[in-house]
Amino acid sequence: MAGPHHALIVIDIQNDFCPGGALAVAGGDEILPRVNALMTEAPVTVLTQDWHPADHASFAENHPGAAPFSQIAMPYGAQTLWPAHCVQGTRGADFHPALRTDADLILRKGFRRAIDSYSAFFENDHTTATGLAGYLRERGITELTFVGLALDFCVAWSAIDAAKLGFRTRVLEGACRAIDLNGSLDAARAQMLAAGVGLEP
Ligand code: VGL
Ligand code: ZN
Repeated sequence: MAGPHHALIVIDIQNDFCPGGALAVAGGDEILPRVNALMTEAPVTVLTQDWHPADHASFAENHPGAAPFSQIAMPYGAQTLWPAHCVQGTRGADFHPALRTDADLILRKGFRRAIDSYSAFFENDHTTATGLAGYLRERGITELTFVGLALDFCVAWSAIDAAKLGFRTRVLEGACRAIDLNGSLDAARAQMLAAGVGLEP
């Protein structure tokens, strides 16, 4: 996939998702050389940035007695509770210093206290739009390649939504790393394939 109708979407390559970060994904920084090279070739590039207020409802510390990586019921469904991460304006929320940031668009998500947003297209209620689909459509984009962190959460949810929205969608698994919480990686792969997402090395 290349050409003018193609965009590269780089998901959440931020300090908190890399080794040493608050929600570190194993090997998260290993993907940087390949991601940077892909950005050089892609005609349209988008970076997403997980961007939470300190009182965000997805943080375990904001639910007294709740353990990180446990689940709670939110009005929009089950929500995993995470260690506090990617708090707006902190170093953890910054992009990894080795990531190219000369993208066309930087899209922030997860900035509403009461709702998480794994997908770059819809918040976790699957209804509240981020505006990314409109941006891409207005630019004539029909094909998307996804890379970044984490494969089994924000990359997968974004790619599944993209396919459902009608974009021809692929994920380059070698340019992603996963959290793999309780089988989440196998489940995400199966859901991506069922949604018509192409999984490539
Ligand atoms: C992510 C958990 C919480 C991700 C973001 O980028 O995959 N995962 N927030
Ligand atoms: Zn988050």
